[in-house]
Amino acid sequence: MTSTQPKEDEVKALIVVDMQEDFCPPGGALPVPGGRQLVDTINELLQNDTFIIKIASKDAHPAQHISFADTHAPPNNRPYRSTITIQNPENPEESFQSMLWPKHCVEGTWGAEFVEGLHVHRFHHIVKKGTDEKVEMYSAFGSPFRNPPIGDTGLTTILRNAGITDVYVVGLAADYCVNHTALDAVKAGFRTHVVVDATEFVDQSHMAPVYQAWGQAGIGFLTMK
Ligand code: VGL
Ligand code: ZN
Repeated sequence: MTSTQPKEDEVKALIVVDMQEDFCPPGGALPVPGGRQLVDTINELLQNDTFIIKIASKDAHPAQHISFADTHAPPNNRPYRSTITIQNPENPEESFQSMLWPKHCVEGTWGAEFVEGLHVHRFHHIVKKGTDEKVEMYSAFGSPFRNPPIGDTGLTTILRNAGITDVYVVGLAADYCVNHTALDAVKAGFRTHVVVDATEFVDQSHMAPVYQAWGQAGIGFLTMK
């Protein structure tokens, strides 16, 4: 992995996004194809001590979360199909369309656990997101860059306090939580990289537009091979 050799001025953090049972087939409620196969690759990264801090995010929803299809009435509640309008509770004029999902990562359930075999003892910090019933939160940073900011998970502070210059983002899913986390890392002022063979997409058709958005944001791509 030559491209992750530290440059002289580089202080590196690894952010492992949502490596949880519900995102991993077989068995997960919101399976991301290939998700479980990332465990070995991510464990290898977790052994790499050029990352001075290693952070996991966890999707941690209440049982009636706004993103769950069965929280809403039919017919417009089809998982992976229907979208809902979510308002920013702190700014009612701001709203956006958000996808409905099968119920997943409910706090306290098996599906919210880290995926089996992941070397969780390597994590220095674990940040939870999506804990507010009314707020969808794809980014491990929360949504601190919205105006007004909502749901800061404290990740920016953790990284700044550690003197981090460069963040490396891996995990699930590339088109949702990895994507938003990487874009927010750029906004927070970190040089940002995605290890593309340590992430997987929910929907393969998102790969080209997401890669393009990453390129435009100045996000670096690297592979383990
Ligand atoms: C995620 C959909 C819903 C993710 C979380 O971790 O990418 N995707 N909740
Ligand atoms: Zn979720």
